[in-house]
Amino acid sequence: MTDSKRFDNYIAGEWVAAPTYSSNINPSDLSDVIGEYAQADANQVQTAIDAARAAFPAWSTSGIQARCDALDKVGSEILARKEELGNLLAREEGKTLPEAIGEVSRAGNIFKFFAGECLRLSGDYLPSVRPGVHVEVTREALGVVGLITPWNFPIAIPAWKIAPALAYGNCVVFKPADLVPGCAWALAEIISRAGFPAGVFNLVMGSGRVVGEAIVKNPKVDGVSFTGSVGVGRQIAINCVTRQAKVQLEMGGKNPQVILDDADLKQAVELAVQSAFYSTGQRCTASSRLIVTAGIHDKFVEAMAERMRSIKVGHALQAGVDIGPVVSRAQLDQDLGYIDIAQNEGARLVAGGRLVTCDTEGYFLAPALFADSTASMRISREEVFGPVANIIKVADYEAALEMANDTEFGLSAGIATTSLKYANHFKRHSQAGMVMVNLPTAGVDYHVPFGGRKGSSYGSREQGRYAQEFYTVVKTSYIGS
Ligand code: UN1
Repeated sequence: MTDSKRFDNYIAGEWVAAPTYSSNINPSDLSDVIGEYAQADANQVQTAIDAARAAFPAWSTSGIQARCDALDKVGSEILARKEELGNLLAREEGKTLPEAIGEVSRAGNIFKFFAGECLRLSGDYLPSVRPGVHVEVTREALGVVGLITPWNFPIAIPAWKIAPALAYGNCVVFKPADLVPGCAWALAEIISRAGFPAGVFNLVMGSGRVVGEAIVKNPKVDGVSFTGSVGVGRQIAINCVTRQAKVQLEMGGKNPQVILDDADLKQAVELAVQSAFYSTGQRCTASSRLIVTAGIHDKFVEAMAERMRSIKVGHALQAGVDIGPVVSRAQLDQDLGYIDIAQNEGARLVAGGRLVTCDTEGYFLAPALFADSTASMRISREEVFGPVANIIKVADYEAALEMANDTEFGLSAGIATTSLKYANHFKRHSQAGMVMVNLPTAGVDYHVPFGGRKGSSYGSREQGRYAQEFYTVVKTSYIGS
């Protein structure tokens, strides 16, 4: 299985060897090395940024048909190769094959959506308050953008940053997460053959400490879009703001899933299991706080425990597996640490929380569900980023809403109810960027805005046509006669 192939960085239209390489390991089978991936140094990052800068004047004023065609070509190839790319994704990140193929399809569709957006860029044309003068409001490309992506969506998140960046005429320096360079490299290889001029798109794999920092601090980078941890995000914001670069951050979540007495119990259990544990709970949109009203609480706890007995944890590529491994040793240690903390704080473990043994050596963890937890416990307040959720019992809808909003985060929030009154009230009063009614908190569409409030996000929205807010700058022109 071991493949010692080396995968280089892509800079100024060339594949470039790096000073060092790092092994990409399969979390479902630690003996499976996917390949050796380049680790750029600061000089290589500088070369990539210079190449992007040099390509910007021509690319930012290039024809929209050429941009549309190139993005469409990328999207078509991703979709045509979704099984193969899904296999690579499941192998390097550990989500199951169906989840991985779904993510690859999403990436392909994102490129196709933004291919269309190239043709839909519009502005305003207004009369001036001065007679004989008119005003135009148009959008232009931001410039060179640094795109820094996390390990949990190895192709969809790169797609939803790279596609709008290129569509609106920006040049890209892309740094994928160190744990998942495989999909990033495969995506870069597709982009390298799609017809973009040299320097328009650059891939610099490597560590956040070296590559991420070199991008964020470089005065030639006009904007940084980052998805990842709160700690790193805040550091990036500080660096960008001090040099007046644009910044867009998508960070943590502690997403509530409210379940009311009048909910359909079976549906509530399915959506809670899906939101909390699928993709191994490694989604910033995962719901980790299940807030349940008193009348349905005991039935819900029992039904969840029962449902969780049928969840199969195992090798991500094995048919019939529901939940793949945790992505890395460090993440597994964090998950197990929170399981200990929750127990020590007095929460009651009703299912899972133990390591699972499989035929291969990997980071397999049975999803953990806690009951009898309170709002002040650390598992109710801090993001675990693993298959760990806790149930909090509340008296009624009003208490549930208050509890749902009692968090420093605000990405996604869900409610399970058959009451139109409560669904509407929750939609209006939830302090989250995305609200889900009788749907899981995770699993979003690719053509509408994505983002949160409070500590979860900073800057303008990603995805859909709202993405242009970050990737363009507005120009107001006055035309006299
Ligand atoms: C989804 O729930 O479909 O890192 C997407 C994350 C999010 C993406 C979630 N930025 O988990």
